[in-house]
Amino acid sequence: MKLVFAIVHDEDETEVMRSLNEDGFSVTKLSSTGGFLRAGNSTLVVGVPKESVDHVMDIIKAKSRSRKKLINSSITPAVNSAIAPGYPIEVTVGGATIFVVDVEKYEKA
Ligand code: 2BA
Repeated sequence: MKLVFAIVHDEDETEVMRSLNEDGFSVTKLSSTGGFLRAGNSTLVVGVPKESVDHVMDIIKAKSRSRKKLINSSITPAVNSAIAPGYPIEVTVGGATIFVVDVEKYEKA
């Protein structure tokens, strides 16, 4: 058993969840916030047999788009240290950021 954590853009979350559900996977959505942009995103948690991990990852990747965001460098201290405050910079957000971890024990009580 594996646990897939997928951080996806809020605008992709509905479609990713719908596709996972259609293929029979249960999903839990956690509302989350990116530490860099401080913008809302969604963390999807999917518990699956290890043989299904690639299938789940394929669905998530197929339904997640990458996007360009222009931000003001004064938003984050990390950027401020390198560039003068107020300078606009472009970052590419996503598609999805996916982590897969082992599950030691799984039961539904
Ligand atoms: P944020 O932390 O808000 O990051 C949004 C985007 O900003 C990132 O897109 C990346 O392109 C850029 N970025 C992040 N940190 C940066 C830095 N220190 N310097 C320059 N640019 C930086 P993604 O990489 O696609 O990440 C999208 C979201 O996924 C992140 O939102 C965060 O919520 C999550 N994430 C990404 N990598 C992660 C990791 N290793 N661990 C935990 N969460 C992660």
